[in-house]
Order: sequence, then C-alpha cells, then structure tokens
Amino acid sequence: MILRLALVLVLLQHALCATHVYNWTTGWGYANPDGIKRREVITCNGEFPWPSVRVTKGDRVIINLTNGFNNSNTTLHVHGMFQNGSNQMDGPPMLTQCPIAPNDTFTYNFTVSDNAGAYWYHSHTDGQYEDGMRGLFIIDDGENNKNFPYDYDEEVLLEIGEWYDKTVAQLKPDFLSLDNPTGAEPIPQNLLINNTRNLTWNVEPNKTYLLRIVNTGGFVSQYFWLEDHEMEVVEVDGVVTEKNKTNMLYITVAQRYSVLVRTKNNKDRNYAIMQKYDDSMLDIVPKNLALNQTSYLTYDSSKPQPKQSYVNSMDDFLDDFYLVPYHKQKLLPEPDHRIELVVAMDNLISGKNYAFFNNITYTAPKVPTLMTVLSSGKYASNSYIYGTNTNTFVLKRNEIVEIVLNSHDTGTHPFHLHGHVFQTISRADAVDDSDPPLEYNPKNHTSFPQYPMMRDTIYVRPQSNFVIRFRADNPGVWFFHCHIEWHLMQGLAIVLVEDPEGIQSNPSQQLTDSHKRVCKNVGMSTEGNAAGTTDWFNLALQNKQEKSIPSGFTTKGYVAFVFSCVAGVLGLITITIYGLMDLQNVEEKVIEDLDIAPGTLLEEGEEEEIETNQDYAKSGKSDGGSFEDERKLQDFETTKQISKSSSK
Ligand SMILES: *[C@@H]1O[C@H](CO)[C@@H](O)[C@H](O)[C@H]1NC(C)=O
Ligand SMILES: *[C@@H]1O[C@H](CO)[C@@H](O)[C@H](O)[C@H]1NC(C)=O
Ligand SMILES: *[C@@H]1O[C@H](CO)[C@@H](O)[C@H](O)[C@H]1NC(C)=O
Ligand SMILES: *[C@@H]1O[C@H](CO)[C@@H](O)[C@H](O)[C@H]1NC(C)=O
Ligand SMILES: *[C@@H]1O[C@H](CO)[C@@H](O)[C@H](O)[C@H]1NC(C)=O
Ligand SMILES: *[C@@H]1O[C@H](CO)[C@@H](O)[C@H](O)[C@H]1NC(C)=O
Ligand SMILES: *[C@@H]1O[C@H](CO)[C@@H](O)[C@H](O)[C@H]1NC(C)=O
Ligand SMILES: *[C@@H]1O[C@H](CO)[C@@H](O)[C@H](O)[C@H]1NC(C)=O
Ligand SMILES: *[C@@H]1O[C@H](CO)[C@@H](O)[C@H](O)[C@H]1NC(C)=O
Ligand SMILES: *[C@@H]1O[C@H](CO)[C@@H](O)[C@H](O)[C@H]1NC(C)=O
Ligand SMILES: *[C@@H]1O[C@H](CO)[C@@H](O)[C@H](O)[C@H]1NC(C)=O
Ligand SMILES: *[C@@H]1O[C@H](CO)[C@@H](O)[C@H](O)[C@H]1NC(C)=O
Ligand SMILES: [Cu+2]
Repeated sequence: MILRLALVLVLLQHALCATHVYNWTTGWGYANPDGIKRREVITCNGEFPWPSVRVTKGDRVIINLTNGFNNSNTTLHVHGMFQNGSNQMDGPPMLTQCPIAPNDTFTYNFTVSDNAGAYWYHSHTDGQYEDGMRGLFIIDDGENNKNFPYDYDEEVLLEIGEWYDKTVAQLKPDFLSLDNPTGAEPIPQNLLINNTRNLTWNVEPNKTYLLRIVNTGGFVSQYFWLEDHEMEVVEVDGVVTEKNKTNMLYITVAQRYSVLVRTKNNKDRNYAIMQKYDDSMLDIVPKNLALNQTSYLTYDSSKPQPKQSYVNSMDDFLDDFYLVPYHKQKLLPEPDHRIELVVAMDNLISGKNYAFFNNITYTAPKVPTLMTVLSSGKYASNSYIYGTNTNTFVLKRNEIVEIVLNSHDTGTHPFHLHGHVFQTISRADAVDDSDPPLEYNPKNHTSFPQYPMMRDTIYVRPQSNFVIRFRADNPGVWFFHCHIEWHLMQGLAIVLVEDPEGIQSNPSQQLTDSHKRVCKNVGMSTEGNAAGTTDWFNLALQNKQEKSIPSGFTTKGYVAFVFSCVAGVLGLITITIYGLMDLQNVEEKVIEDLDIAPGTLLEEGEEEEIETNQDYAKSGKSDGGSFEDERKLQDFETTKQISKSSSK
C-alpha cells in the first residue's frame, strides 16, 4: 500500500515537472544603469537587463540562444548547474561546445535535477557578461520552495555587481597590453544593485524575508551590510547551511548568499543598505571613486531616506569557511588524486601580463575538449591528447579529488569549479606582500572540519592557499577557473576531464543536432585532439602560449625595454624579431641595436618626465585612475631610465 502510494507520488511528481522555454536573442542597445552614463549594453530580445528565470527543481529548461551580434560569437553558462549527463549544455566555448556564430541558434536543453537555490546565468565568451549578458536563475526546492528547511514570509532577490563606463571591447586592448605590464585591471566606476543604484527596497515590519544576494559582477568582491539589521545566512551557492548570524557579508563575484532578515516591529525610520568595494583588489584607488554605495531599506516612504551607515571595521564579515551545510556531508576521505596548482601572474615575451597555473596560461584547443573525449575512443583517458597548453587533468570515475591551490599572487581570487560543489577543507590567512607566499603543507595543517563548508566558488587570500575536495561522480569536461573575467582572459583556468569513458558511453552526452549545426556553421571540427587531428599524439599544430621572457632579463627590465621601444624609440622593432632569435645573446643584441652602453639596461632610474611615461599615465587616466600606485611607479622608473638612455 505504502509502496503504491509512493509510486503514485513519484508519477505525480513527474507529471508536475514543467518545461520552461526561453527564446533569447542577443544584441546591442543602450542603457544607463548607474545613472551617470548611457552606454552600449548587451540586450536580450532588445531589452536590458536580462530576465530573471525561476524554475522548480526537476524542471526542464530550454533556452534557444540566438546570436544576434554582427561580429562576435557567444555562449551561455548557467552558473552552478551540475549538468549531469548534459555536459554539452554547460556553456564554455572550446570546452563543452562550439562557439555560436552570428545568426545561429544553440538550444540549451537540460533538467535542473540536482540543484536548488540561488544561481545565475551568463555568457561564457570574451567578457560579454560584464557588458550585461547575465541574469538570475532561481530554483525552488519543490512547489513554492516547500522543501526549503527554514520558514520565511517573502523571498526577495538582489543582484549586485560592478559597472564600467566602457565596454569590454573598449577596455580589453588597454588591459592586455604592453602598456599595462603589471596587469592592472580596469577600475569599475560604480557598484550596481539590481542593475541600478540608490535602490529602494520597501519592507513591512514584523516580517521575515529570505533575501537572495547574487554577485553577478566580473571583478570586485563586495562587502554588504544592512544598517541595524542582522542577517542569518541559510544558503551559499545553492547549498543550504545551518543558520549563522552576521552583520556583514563578503561576496566575491559569482557567489550567492541567501539570508533571513527579520524586520523591525515598527515603521519609525528607514535604514541603509550598504555595498562597499573590496578596494584591496584595485591596483589603484582613484580619488573620485565612491567606495561605498548606499541604497534604502524603506519601512515608510514618507519618512526621510537614511544617510550611509558606517561600520568600525571591515574585518567582521562572516568567514564562510566555518559554515556547516544543513545536509551534513562528512569530510571526504583521503584523496585518490591530488592536483597541486600554483597561481602566478607574469609577463610573456610580448610584454603582456598573463595568469598561470603551474606556468601554463590556458590556451584554448582547436577542437572543444568534450569533442576530443567523444571522438578519441580508448585514448580519451590520456591527458596528452587534450594538449599541453590547456592544463587538462583526467579524473577517474568516483575517485576523491583534492585540489591544493597555492597562490603566489598578491591579490584575492575567486575560483569556480563547474559541475560540482566542493568541500573546503583548509584555507589559510593572507600573507603580506613583503613575505614569501605561504604554501600548503600536507604534513602540517590545522585539523579539517568534520562537516566542511560546500559551495561552487571560493576565494583564496593574497599569497595564500586553500584545499578543496570532491568526488568525481559527474562525468563531463569541467572548467576550474578564476571568476574575475580579466583573469580568465589572462588564462587562469584548468580543465578537468572527469570519467571520459562514462561520458562516451552515455547516449545523452552525444552531440545534439542543434549543437552539430552550430559547429558546422562556425567551421569547427567535432573530432580530433587539441591540435585538431586524429593523429592523436601529434600536437604539432596545437595552439600555444607566447614564449617566455628571455633568460638574462628580469621581467621588469625586459618589459621596460620593450615598452620603450614600442613607445617610440625604435617604433618599428617588434619583439617578434627577438622571439625568433636565439635568445641566449638577446641582451647583447638589444644593446647593439640601441647603441647604448652595456649596463644601463637594468640600472636604477632618475626622476625625470619623459614622453613614454606621460603616454602611460594618459592611458591610465582614461580608466578613471590617478597614478599613485607603488607597483606601477616602480616599473616607470625602469622605463624612464631606458627611454632616457636610448634616446640619447
Ligand atoms: C520559441 O520559438 C519557437 C519557434 O522557434 C516557438 O515555437 C515557441 O512558441 C517560442 N516559445 C516561446 C516561449 O517564445
Ligand atoms: C544615484 O544617485 C546619484 C547621486 O547621489 C546620482 O548621481 C545617480 O544618477 C543616481 N543613480 C541612479 C541610477 O539613480
Ligand atoms: C526553441 O525551442 C522549441 C521548444 O519549445 C523548439 O521547438 C524550437 O525548435 C526551438 N527554436 C529554435 C529556433 O531552435
Ligand atoms: C568565432 O569562432 C570561430 C571558431 O573558433 C572563429 O574562427 C571566429 O573567428 C570567431 N568569430 C569571432 C567574431 O570571434
Ligand atoms: C540568418 O539566418 C536566417 C535563417 O535562420 C536567414 O534567413 C538569414 O538570411 C540569415 N541572416 C544573415 C544576415 O545571415
Ligand atoms: C530536449 O531534450 C529532451 C531529452 O533529450 C528531448 O526529448 C527533447 O526533444 C529536447 N528538446 C529540444 C527542444 O531540443
Ligand atoms: C531586484 O530585482 C529582481 C528582479 O530581477 C526583483 O525580483 C527584486 O524584487 C528586486 N529587488 C528589490 C529589493 O527591489
Ligand atoms: C509587530 O508585532 C508586535 C508584537 O508581535 C506588535 O506589538 C506590533 O504592533 C507589530 N508592529 C506592527 C507595525 O505591526
Ligand atoms: C565607507 O565605509 C567605511 C565603513 O563604514 C568607512 O570607514 C569609510 O569612511 C566610508 N568611506 C566614505 C568615503 O564614506
Ligand atoms: C558560524 O560562523 C562562525 C564564524 O564566523 C563559526 O565560528 C561558527 O562555528 C558558525 N556556526 C555555525 C552553526 O555555522
Ligand atoms: C614553473 O617554472 C619554474 C621556473 O622555471 C620552475 O621552478 C617550476 O618548477 C615550474 N613549476 C611547475 C609546476 O612546473
Ligand atoms: C606547522 O605550522 C605551524 C603554523 O604555520 C608552525 O608554527 C609550525 O612551526 C609548523 N610545524 C612544523 C613541524 O613544521
Ligand atoms: Cu583571479
């Protein structure tokens, strides 16, 4: 009897699972979200912002994404979806799908079988989401979210992020440039809230709100607090947690926090909603940049709106490491597979600044990695065929994987793993710039939590480390990358090929007709290794990162030298010449070409204004910056010296 009832319930459940169809066409339009400047934005069916999606766990989602751009490819990723059995719907181009060419349509078709909570979607191509191609994706756990374990009266969404007064296409050339040797990211002009500023959130007294805060930005983390209102964290990145009270959140891009907010029992006054830049992530803090943004928690609109709310310390935010998942999952056992990663940022021979995992800057293969898996038969478990510039690791079905990430960079980075939530079992404190980076020591670490926090995006602190674990139980090709769009452009990504045989043997992982057509229309092969050949172990034609800086140069000296050349001393000499040369004697050759005295190249500089320096400063000012940054100035010194000596 009980069994039959269960069966009926299961069938009923199935019958209730809805299919949601969205026909979305990308395009360009104009909008003024920060109220300061109208600029070009990416639209959805001609409108901005993009719509919020709401579905129920178990539902099917079909998004027909039509590329309405004239001159750019596109793709769409629903952040945090496990895409179990539907890896090709995950979105990263050259990883799980072919880029969608202009005027073509890709049908994203998947069920949200294992996810519930606050998610979001965004383009996974060329920083497009920074220009507005992003939106919220909320999944109820059961009808009206009835399976969510905590009570609340009303759910309210809040999308936060940052905004530039220029498009990514306008910013990128100056960012990935010899003129920006330190890789300083463009400074966003404003923080947004729900794609606007000065927002009013009208609340009623005596109510419990489930506030879902999603950072859909592409760069800065934000501090978030509500004046005189506590927040009780109940969910992070789709993982329900035990309640934890705090006055302040620290939210990196791509992270989500759902919090319960209990309103006051009276309407005596209104309160501030505060956002603040984590300005430690900015290379320079322009004088005119408003670090705090105030919005309004309004009980009574006839009463005055509050001024900004000050706090004594920015250090009292909730440390997500200590959160405990509601469905307690025990610490996973010792790993079968440990991946150790070193993060660094450095220059390659063009003088541009790149990001590296273990000295490799992710360079896309010629065939999407998923298609290499699907077409390579028994070779699929050999990581070599995925190329030597993609940082691809092959994982065995169901093994316990541990990623040890040691960052040698002085910034904070939010890392995101596709296809999984992971346990965070260790995360060390920040290390000062003047000290060496702190490497994780597997023989000497603090004891791991019994029920580690789980989420899909986690930050590493400056020059520090974290350790995460997950079970390889989701066959697919998954990105693990920094979610700062600028850093992804710089190559801060690795690829996990999880259970390649499991991918091959599952009929639902085979390419859909829509997908095959998209590949054909964009002129991309759907078989072969990273080099695009079925001569599986021949990588001769694979895409490769630029060469390293020749030995005998310090990075600074080299960049300064190339910069001064390009900036006008020799104008036409391109570094390619040096790239092709036998690099051993390159320094002598440089000295010879420039007719400068040996030894001047790396000497300390004098204080003197020169043309190149001004040019650099000019290009920086257009980002809204004033040039007070120590790091950059150091580089100027060298630049000045070389330009000065060589222009004699
Ligand atoms: C989406 O487009 C298809 C045709 O391409 C149409 O049949 C369908 O009704 C559209 N659905 C929605 C929700 O607009
Ligand atoms: C927000 O307020 C500032 C003034 O404080 C104003 O300059 C800006 O235009 C406003 N933005 C929006 C979107 O209302
Ligand atoms: C969009 O999705 C619908 C499913 O409702 C499908 O029938 C249709 O063919 C799709 N449209 C395009 C243009 O691919
Ligand atoms: C779109 O992708 C194809 C295949 O990778 C590439 O050849 C083409 O240059 C891309 N188009 C644009 C506008 O980037
Ligand atoms: C776009 O594709 C449609 C068919 O899907 C075709 O009729 C139209 O000519 C194409 N437009 C361009 C500009 O290629
Ligand atoms: C979506 O996928 C399901 C399961 O594979 C299939 O039955 C359905 O036809 C697909 N729908 C579209 C519009 O491609
Ligand atoms: C923010 O925008 C979402 C829609 O995207 C809306 O549902 C929500 O109510 C807005 N939040 C506030 C506080 O206005
Ligand atoms: C809130 O609830 C308290 C007690 O439950 C009550 O005294 C008070 O009047 C309520 N406030 C409002 C504005 O309804
Ligand atoms: C921004 O907020 C912080 C924290 O309350 C405060 O210390 C700082 O003075 C504020 N800055 C400005 C410019 O208001
Ligand atoms: C709440 O967070 C604090 C640290 O911010 C931690 O010490 C505590 O164990 C957490 N409690 C629960 C129940 O998550
Ligand atoms: C990266 O390069 C450095 C210097 O060339 C070398 O010492 C180090 O072992 C390399 N790291 C890895 C993980 O290959
Ligand atoms: C283990 O780490 C702690 C904290 O970093 C350090 O103080 C201690 O000396 C280390 N012990 C050993 C044996 O390396
Ligand atoms: Cu980063």
